[in-house]
Amino acid sequence: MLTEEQKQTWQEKGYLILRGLFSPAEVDFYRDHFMALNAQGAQASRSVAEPKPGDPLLKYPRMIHMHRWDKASLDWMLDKRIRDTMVELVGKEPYAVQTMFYFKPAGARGQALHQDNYYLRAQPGTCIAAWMAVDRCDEANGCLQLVPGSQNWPLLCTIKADTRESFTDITVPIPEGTPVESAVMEPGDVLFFNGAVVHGSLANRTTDRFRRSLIGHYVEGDAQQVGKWYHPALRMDGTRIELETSPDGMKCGTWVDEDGVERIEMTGFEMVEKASE
Ligand SMILES: O=C(O)CCC(=O)C(=O)O
Repeated sequence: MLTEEQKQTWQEKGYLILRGLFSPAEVDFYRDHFMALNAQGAQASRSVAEPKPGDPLLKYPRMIHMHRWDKASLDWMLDKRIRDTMVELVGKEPYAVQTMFYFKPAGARGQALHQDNYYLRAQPGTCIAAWMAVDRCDEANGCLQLVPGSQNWPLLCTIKADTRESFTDITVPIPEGTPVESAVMEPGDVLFFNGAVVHGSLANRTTDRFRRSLIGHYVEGDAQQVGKWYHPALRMDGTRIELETSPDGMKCGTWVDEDGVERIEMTGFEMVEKASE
């Protein structure tokens, strides 16, 4: 059961960390499981923007949609603790659409600021992420960075990212001085965040620490459409639910300065080219 304070944090910031939702033994299991899958060369996304020779992400590429072939990932994605939390947060049953595992070894680049629903295209409504820390994560090894309150922003038009810092090549701009919070987390903590929340992660500047995370993406249960890469959607009992495919193009917002106040104007239009995030 969430406390009133936790619900209020979700409402105000668009995200919430639940401490110790998974036990140390469970986290150990997932860490060893995904390290073994990586060592076996299991299917992973090789899409890394402008890699240099020796880029640590080439050895540890992130895995995407593992729940389609790995039972441990499927079980985690459908876990009752994650389901119950989301039902309490949004008041609706979610549908599960994606899993990801990030290894983020020492020296790896981060991921530039973005909004998940740019990729997932859940509508009406939005998507929700459950992001479990597998290692301690902090600013040194590249924890997540989030913009509190951005759950109320529309989708922003993207611009080119700095690929010296980010392994993805697009980002969204935020006005200078916008507060950005670091999600410092311990293994087993789970961060839930709304699909419009602007977030990304810093590079792993350590020489000896991973920053691994297991991630599930969900859509709100009254969504009728989701992007083409996210089918089939699953109910939290594992059965399939047929959703329509959302259009590839969308309206997006750009910042305009109105008498010193920045506001978003919906004058842009963008096609999603990326396969999946
Ligand atoms: O873990 C990261 O570094 C970024 C993850 C992310 O952006 C996401 O889960 O949507």
